Amino acid sequence: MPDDRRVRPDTPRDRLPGLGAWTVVSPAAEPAVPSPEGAAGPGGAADSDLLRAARGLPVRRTPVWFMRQAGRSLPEYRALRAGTAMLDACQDPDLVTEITLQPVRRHGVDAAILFSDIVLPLVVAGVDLEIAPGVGPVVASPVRTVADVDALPDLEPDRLDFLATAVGRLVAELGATPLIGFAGAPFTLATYLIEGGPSKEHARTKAFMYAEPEAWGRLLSRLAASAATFLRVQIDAGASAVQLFDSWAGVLSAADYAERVLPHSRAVFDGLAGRDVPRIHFGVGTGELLPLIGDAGADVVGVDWRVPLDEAARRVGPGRSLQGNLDPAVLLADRPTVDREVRRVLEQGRAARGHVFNLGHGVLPETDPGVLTHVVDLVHRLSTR
Ligand code: 1CP
Repeated sequence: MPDDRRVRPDTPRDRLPGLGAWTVVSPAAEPAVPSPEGAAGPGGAADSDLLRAARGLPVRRTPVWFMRQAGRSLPEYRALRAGTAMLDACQDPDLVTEITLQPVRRHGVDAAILFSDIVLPLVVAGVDLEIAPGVGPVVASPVRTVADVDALPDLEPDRLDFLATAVGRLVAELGATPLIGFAGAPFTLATYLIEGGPSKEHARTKAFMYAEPEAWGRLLSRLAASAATFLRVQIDAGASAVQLFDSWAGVLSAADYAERVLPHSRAVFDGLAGRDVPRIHFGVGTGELLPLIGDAGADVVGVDWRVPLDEAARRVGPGRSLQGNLDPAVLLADRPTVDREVRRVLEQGRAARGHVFNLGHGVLPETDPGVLTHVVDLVHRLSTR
């Protein structure tokens, strides 16, 4: 495969192939070309601005990527996904590879995030779950009793070959652009299992947490083990960084989070021992939890739009970098507003040990992809050292 088909952060977008079209970038019959520098060498993914910012090292310019950048807002994603169920797409290495690369080609972001879903480890383990279009994950038999907890299947790593294949292809295609692997944190996964689907208050989840503390601990331990397995497969196949999404942890008090949730998130990171990749930990509405969240073992704490990054830096403390935190709704506003808010986030991010520019939560589906490309260019222009 010619070298100019590989995605590089410094390659002008108009020279990149296949923009908007589906090319199978790395067919199984044709071995992918390894990076000339090697992912770990100088100029490789390990030396990228994303990894440098995550470790608190000087950067050439502030790295930027967007949570939920794959899918959602991209017409080329919708075209590719037509006729394939979400969970089938996540288990097809060709589709995973192409969908993951689409936003990197289009926007020139500093990282790819694997196309997958936080519920995939549950599905692969055998939980009867589907992702209903326009709704989200729906569990056929929600976990409501202690017996339900004990009946949950374990995740066997040898069922994740499709994942290792997709990650291996992606890393070869991406060259110096890092791939971020991810998993759902035990608490957020427990909300889907117990509620049976998306929920606002997570009242059943909390009721189970209070009423059945031992079974709750067992449930979260098992989810931690499966998240660690899911992340290890991605790291061992070449992912350069990982993000643990605890999207809904912000519904908890700091005391409950510290006692009943944080030890299990820490167990996920402890399960990665010996694997030297930066760890990003993110949740929504976690202003009150920021002093605790890093303690789970994160190098980078993700912050939503509610707390300015300079204040977040104070709450998180000096030893960790920050990721965030432009309000995704700002991208629906006029251009001067977008530009002003991008500047503000960059300014406030200077207070952090290292700053990875991102949104405060995922890209909204109605976002104009052109605005995302503009934000990437603006962040790069304003932050070039
Ligand atoms: O950039 C990307 O989109 C990469 C892939 C990705 C990621 C990182 C998907 C694909 N899902 C996720 C993580 C995820 N999934 C989170 C954590 C991030 C966040 O808070 O947004 C959560 C909570 C989920 C659960 C989930 N899956 C929801 C949310 C439902 C709720 O509770 O409000 C939804 C809608 C899904 C389905 C899903 N996952 C991903 C896509 C592209 C979709 C839409 C499915 C489709 O296109 O039919």
